[in-house]
Amino acid sequence: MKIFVTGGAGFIGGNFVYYMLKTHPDYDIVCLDALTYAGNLETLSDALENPRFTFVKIDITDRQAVFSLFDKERPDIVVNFAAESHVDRSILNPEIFLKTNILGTQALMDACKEYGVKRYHQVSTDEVYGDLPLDRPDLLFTETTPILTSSPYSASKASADLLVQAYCRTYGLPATISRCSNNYGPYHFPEKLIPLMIINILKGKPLPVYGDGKNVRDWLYVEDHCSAIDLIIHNGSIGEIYNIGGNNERSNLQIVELLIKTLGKGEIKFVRDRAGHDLRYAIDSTKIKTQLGWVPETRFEDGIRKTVDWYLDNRSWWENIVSGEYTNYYRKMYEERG
Ligand code: NAD
Ligand code: TDX
Repeated sequence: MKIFVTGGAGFIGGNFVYYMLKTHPDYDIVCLDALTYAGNLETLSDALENPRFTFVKIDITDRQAVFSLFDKERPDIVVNFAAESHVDRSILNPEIFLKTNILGTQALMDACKEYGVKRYHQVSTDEVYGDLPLDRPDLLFTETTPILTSSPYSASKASADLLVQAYCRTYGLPATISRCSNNYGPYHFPEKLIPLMIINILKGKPLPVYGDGKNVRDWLYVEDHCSAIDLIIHNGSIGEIYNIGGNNERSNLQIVELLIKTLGKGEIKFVRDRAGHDLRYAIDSTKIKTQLGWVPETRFEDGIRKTVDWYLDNRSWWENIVSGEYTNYYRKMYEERG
């Protein structure tokens, strides 16, 4: 079995590469990644030692490059993590989000069609459902909640989801979609809430909380997201959408206060709110639990401890990002090899 993992030099894709190498010792994994600012080949340095793993620097919107790689490698399954993923960046510059997240998805699906790929899986997000009010804890997103996006990022992800459904129905593309809540864990890029706060605490910098900090996210340890996708690509039904959530709602303020407690220091600074800031995300994962038997394994307190420890033990990984040195890794690994 050969699996293409796009966006594998990013946070969740990188964790998925390791998860799949560990749980499927007979699979070959090919990672396709453009190494944008969010892609870090150092994340894959251990995988690169594995003969069952190959890395290819490719932009998923480059149709010709994508098609020729499919022609050469003939994958059985494609899992698409590659995306522009940061809401704040999408507010500053939406265009690249539309290009990568929508046209990139289309290029991959066209290649899957052409080369008869057995399963295309689209990694989507709970943000396609918009947000929920803070005072209605009884409300959760289900797979039938209408799409109602708030940011250019979530609009681009929702557009891609609709395109996947259209390819499935019109061309018979064997596709599935998953919509997950906020992930946390190792290799999380330092501009997202949890790694940013850990690193600012370690560097003695203020902790910037947007608005009043009351916005709520549903947090899931990244390995539990990986196990859910593994189940969907093997046992999920074609054409289906699966929600994946941690059943673990916390306000941003609660998260930051927990990190301050865990690390024993840190000073909050309230800053201007994010434009269009979604209030609350909360996922109902009943479908994947009952139909596919998915069980998230990591309790939030344990996951946060593991995550903090990982950032303490892997200082050079994030220091190279903060200093910009990580962008030289590809050159050192490949271009200077001769
Ligand atoms: P990330 O930003 O850490 O990684 C994205 C990766 O995609 C990077 O390695 C980047 O180089 C690569 N990439 C970007 N544009 C590309 C292109 N044109 N061609 C090839 N590669 C390209 O993102 P992440 O947090 O790991 O998210 C992965 C996926 O999961 C995304 O599709 C995101 O929408 C979705 N998701 C993320 C979360 C979360 O909490 N982080 C939650 C739900 C869903
Ligand atoms: O400095 C900060 N201060 C702050 O208060 C940052 C970076 C964030 N926040 C708030 C904004 C959000 O309410 O924390 C919350 C989480 O922010 P992000 O880490 O940017 O994540 P979010 O916007 O929730 O989106 C994430 O989850 C869903 C991922 O980045 C998306 O790719 C995924 O689809």
